[in-house]
Amino acid sequence: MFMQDSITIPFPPEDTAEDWRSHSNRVKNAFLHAYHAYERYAAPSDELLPISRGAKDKCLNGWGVSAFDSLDTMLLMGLGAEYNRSLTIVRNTEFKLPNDTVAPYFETVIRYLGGMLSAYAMSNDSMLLNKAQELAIKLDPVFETDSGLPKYGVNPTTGQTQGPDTAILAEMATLQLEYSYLAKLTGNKVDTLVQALANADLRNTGGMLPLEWDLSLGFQDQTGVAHLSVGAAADSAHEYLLKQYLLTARTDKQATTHIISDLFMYHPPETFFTSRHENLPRNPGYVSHVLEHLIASSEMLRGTGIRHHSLLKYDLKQLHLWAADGLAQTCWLTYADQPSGLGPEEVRYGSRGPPPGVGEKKPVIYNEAQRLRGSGRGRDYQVKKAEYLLRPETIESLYILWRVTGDPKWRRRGLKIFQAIESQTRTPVAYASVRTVELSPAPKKDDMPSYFLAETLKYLYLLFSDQDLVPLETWVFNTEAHPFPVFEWTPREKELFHI
Ligand code: DMJ
Repeated sequence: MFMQDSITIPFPPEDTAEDWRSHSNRVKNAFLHAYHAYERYAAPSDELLPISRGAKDKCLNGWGVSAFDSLDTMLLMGLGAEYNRSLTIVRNTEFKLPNDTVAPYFETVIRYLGGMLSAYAMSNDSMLLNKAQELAIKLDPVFETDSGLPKYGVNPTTGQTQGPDTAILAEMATLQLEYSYLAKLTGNKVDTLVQALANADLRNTGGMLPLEWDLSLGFQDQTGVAHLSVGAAADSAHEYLLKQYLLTARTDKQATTHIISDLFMYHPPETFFTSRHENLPRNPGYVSHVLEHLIASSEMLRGTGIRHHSLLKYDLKQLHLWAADGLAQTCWLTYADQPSGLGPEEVRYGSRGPPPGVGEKKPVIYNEAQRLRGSGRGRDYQVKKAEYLLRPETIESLYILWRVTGDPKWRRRGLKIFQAIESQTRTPVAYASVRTVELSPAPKKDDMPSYFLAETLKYLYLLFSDQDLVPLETWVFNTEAHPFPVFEWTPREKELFHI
């Protein structure tokens, strides 16, 4: 027996503008609750331990990543006092590390560099631009490889780089937005990535960027084995292929092919789901049927130039909207299905059963016996990793769909998720990740990643706000939700930077 075969979500018929203003204020208060605790117990260390009231130091360089990551959220929320205090942390940071440690390049770019550049775009404070440049110069040795693709990390004091000879796609290819915007501001082009990607032989991957890249040779499909995915290790690289195009006023063209045609399981026009697809020697074309929380960003579908021949018969704009709608619906259901109202880190879909549809499917909440059995009637998937790490991707998709379609259902779903965050993750001190979304109350974990301040609360605030604070036509979010303004390259810059 189901605890409930389906539930009716008790939304008021129409929320008033006043209701939404009060929801956005509650998000602002949530941010203040979390950030004040970070300041009190952890700053200028990296992150707060929201249960033990301690500091997580040196997890991301130990320079105060929560402060850097929060800058533009504070500007958008109008939190002047907190912003000024976090600027002091930025101003005093020297970007140094002991000789035996390295700054992880990807995380340092998206959180530190992205945070400073976005706050600069909103404030015009030259201190932020100078600091961003200082950091970029210290990270520069990562590009000293034969292919020009960046190494995993670098010691910013000695310039010594570290990392395997094979790079992971997301970690080496999520930098174009930050570096293009920095180049636009300073006139210094430092990004060798685009050329290295362009040199890759992608004939056997259908034009799609694979997961692993050789740092000497770039990608050459010598073994015939290529892993293709839009999940962890690849997600933000695909996101940036599209966003680079959007950031540069649609002049810097790169195609994201095959994501819809190969990684979405779909039966037009009714159903589909996302999955990881791997070409393995003994099992070519293997599809893992795993949907990761990290995949849930439908931003990557917005206005892209997908050109796969099997899709040509469809109106591409409609196709992308349909896919984004279905993906967001699927991801939202993984939240609504749980007793906690929060979404799990990973779920696995059956390979034979019906795929989750894009229609108005109702949530199915299991009782304890069904949960322990791991399956039951009415759901198309099993929870594979049950934790919720305060991640933003589903909320980000709801926000983008709200802005693109104006359909209030996306906003209401975001509100349900915010209510779940408030009831399940709030601690007397701040907010905490949870160990399993399948129990309510959900057992908590002593962890509050900086992206909760940078992304999760920012997207909720923007979703509920009655003003369009970050118009999507003129701003592009980096993968850590730091918005950069859209710009055009001048003919001189194109010549200088070989664009
Ligand atoms: C963030 O740091 C970024 O969104 C990144 O691209 C992926 N992981 C986290 C959020 O889940």
